Amino acid sequence: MAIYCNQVGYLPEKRKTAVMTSGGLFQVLKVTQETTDGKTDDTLKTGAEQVVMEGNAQDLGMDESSGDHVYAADFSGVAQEGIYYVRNEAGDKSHQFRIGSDVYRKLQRDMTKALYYQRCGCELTKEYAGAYTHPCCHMGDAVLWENRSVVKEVKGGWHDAGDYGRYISPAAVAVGHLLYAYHLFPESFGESLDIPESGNGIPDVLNECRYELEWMLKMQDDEGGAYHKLTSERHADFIMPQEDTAQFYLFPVSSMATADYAASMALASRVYRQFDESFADRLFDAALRAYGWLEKHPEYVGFKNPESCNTGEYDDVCDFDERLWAAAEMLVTTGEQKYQEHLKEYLTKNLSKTDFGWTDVSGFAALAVLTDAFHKASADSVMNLRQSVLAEADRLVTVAEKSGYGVAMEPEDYVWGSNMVVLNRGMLLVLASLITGQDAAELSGGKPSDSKAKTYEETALAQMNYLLGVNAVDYSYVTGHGANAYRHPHNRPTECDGIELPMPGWVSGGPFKTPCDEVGMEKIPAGTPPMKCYVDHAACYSLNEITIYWNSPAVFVTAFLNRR
Ligand code: 9MR
Ligand code: ZN
Repeated sequence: MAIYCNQVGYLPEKRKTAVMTSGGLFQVLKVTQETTDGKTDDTLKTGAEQVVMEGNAQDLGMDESSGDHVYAADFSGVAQEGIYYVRNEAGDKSHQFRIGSDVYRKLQRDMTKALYYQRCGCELTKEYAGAYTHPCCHMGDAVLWENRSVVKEVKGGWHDAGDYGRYISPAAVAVGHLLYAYHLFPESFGESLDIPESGNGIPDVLNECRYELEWMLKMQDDEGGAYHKLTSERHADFIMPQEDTAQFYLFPVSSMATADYAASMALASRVYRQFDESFADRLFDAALRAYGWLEKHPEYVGFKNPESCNTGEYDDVCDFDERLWAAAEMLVTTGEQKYQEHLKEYLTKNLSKTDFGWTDVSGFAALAVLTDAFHKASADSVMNLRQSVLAEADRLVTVAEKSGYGVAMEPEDYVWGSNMVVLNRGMLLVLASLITGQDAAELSGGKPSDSKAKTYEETALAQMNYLLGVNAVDYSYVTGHGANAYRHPHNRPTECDGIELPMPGWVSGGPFKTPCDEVGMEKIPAGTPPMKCYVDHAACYSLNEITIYWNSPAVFVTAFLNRR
């Protein structure tokens, strides 16, 4: 029988639960003797420990996504800092975990630093990259896919994922998550990331995002449109990035990419203004030109991979949500009437207004308006967004309560990159918590309701618990964090660098109910419950890849938990 805990740990004053696959009594034990190297794994000596709590597990019944009958061990009352584990009547033990007010600090730092390892077009040196060094990569000029005689210098940016492509919508979304995390919870970003810019007086999360933004600034054409992506024709083999000498192409402008571009550039111009006026001006100018392109092209301009190309497609069937986000950010940035009208117009479309993934970015519009500009948007737009956010948050609370693992996911939600769904829902819950809590009046003109805010916060926290070990496969889905952290991300440098452990701080894509990579299909028997459709194997690109935009929402939620 298993006992699943948040392997990274729990905050002293917050709710703490572990999930068990058998009922009855449970005990919480404090490990009173640490090993000399401070390790918190199972090699700690037993014997030097004391029972600090006993309780009866609560029967939660059958959990549909995992097929497990589960029981909750609630030990919220244990608040003293230290190392603990949970034990059941049969003597089964959970992994060891910490309780402490700083348990998520290093996690947040490493998940943010992970982006540094994705830097393209520069050398990763020992000083900043430790063992994970490599020489400059992808230094050649790119050519337009549709006109090979046009050559452009577009070096830089972050490799998107386990592949070496760079794509505008994923970039905009990742930067969006991170800039909002900083904007809303600046006090959570005090730590150095040990990157080349550290110590320049600008928070490192902004230094790191600037690396991506400088590249994005190069990705705009003369009319203001954003190239959909910059990749080779085919994905590289498993080689180090500097060995990938294939020709890179700029693929045609799409309305989705251009709207995401306008939105993220406008947002960035606000965030960087207090640090660097001229950079903020460049960002705003890019946003304005991209928005101009959108106005000139009111129709949907999609993107489909040319037949011979197998790199990421990131296609979308609808660009209203991207245009909505762009209008919202431009409204917040300028306060101009025009954008208020555009916002209103796009709000009449059938959109979720609650999602933060690359296909549906409409949640960002809510985030922008409700945390910054409720007084700039019209009252009915604010109401519309506020109601959408709270209705979805209430739905997610219900879904999470029904789940034995406390995760706001139903069986059909375990798609490719399901951890992104978990984390984006975590973000929505954070937003709901902010706009109902004490900050409500200041942020969005609403009435404070602290008890509702607390429920949303607890549910957001439960999403992190799931990510960090309270799940049916007993993994922490963040490399290097937790006693049983996954170790084999699908990531080209990790596979090729000859270093045993992956870089710390990478979020895995996570379980996928219909895996479509060879190893995943072979190892996961048909009929496996969705939450268990996971293998920690480097070949499993549909289960265990990493991406910039799976880390970024995790940074957002963690920064919220780390706020003071
Ligand atoms: O996350 C994407 C998933 O929803 C798609 O089904 C899949 C196939 O098109 O692509 C995934 O995105 C990958 C992208 O194409 C390339 N970079 C890595 C992304 C994560 O696996
Ligand atoms: Zn590169």
